Amino acid sequence: MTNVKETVGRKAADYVQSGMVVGLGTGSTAYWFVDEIGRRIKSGELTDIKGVPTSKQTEDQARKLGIPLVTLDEINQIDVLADGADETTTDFNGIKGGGGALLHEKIVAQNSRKIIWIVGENKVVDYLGKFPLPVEVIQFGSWKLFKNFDRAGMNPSFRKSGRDSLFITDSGNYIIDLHLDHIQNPQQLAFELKNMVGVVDHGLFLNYPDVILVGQEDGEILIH
Ligand code: ABF
Repeated sequence: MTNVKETVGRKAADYVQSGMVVGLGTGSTAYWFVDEIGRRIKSGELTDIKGVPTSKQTEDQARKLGIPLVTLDEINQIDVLADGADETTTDFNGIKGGGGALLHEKIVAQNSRKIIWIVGENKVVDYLGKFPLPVEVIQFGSWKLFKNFDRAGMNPSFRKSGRDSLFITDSGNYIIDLHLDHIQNPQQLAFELKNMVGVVDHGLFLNYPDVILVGQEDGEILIH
């Protein structure tokens, strides 16, 4: 039984050449991409790599692997970013943020020349929304936002960490997940969310990736 996440994660490293600035994604599939970059640096296949992590979790993994890291502000642009997704359509729209890193992921993505999403086939959907849409909100006034979402019928829930406490993002914000089931007009929803005071950003990544690598159970990898 192949580990689909590992196969597709390691495959994404083929897009990385020596001398590149590499965006290091977050999540259980991106974990294998980061591991492969570390392995190829250790083996000498890759040299002069600078990594930009999309979360503290990935930063910790990269440091343990000895991947040289830089901050976004130290470089002009990222050459290649590989990251996971919670849902993706084959017309290059997706939902991210199930791991709570959507804001840094989106900032890194917006500064990347080439974006590769690495997913298992279970993530490929016909329409977005089955996966709850993460919305990152500042803590001040978040309960009011929650009630507005609730009144609008968006089935909100605060992201928890553990039994009682609320999840806090790397930027110190909360996440409200919207259980929408079927997002009819993702562009419109993205526009509306971004215009709500207190909303920092959301997990709709529309027309982001340049390449989607879909790992199959038979070990094959589909490229979109
Ligand atoms: C990350 O990938 C997050 O945005 C998303 O939650 C996560 C999900 O992917 P995986 O199944 O690989 O953990 O980028």
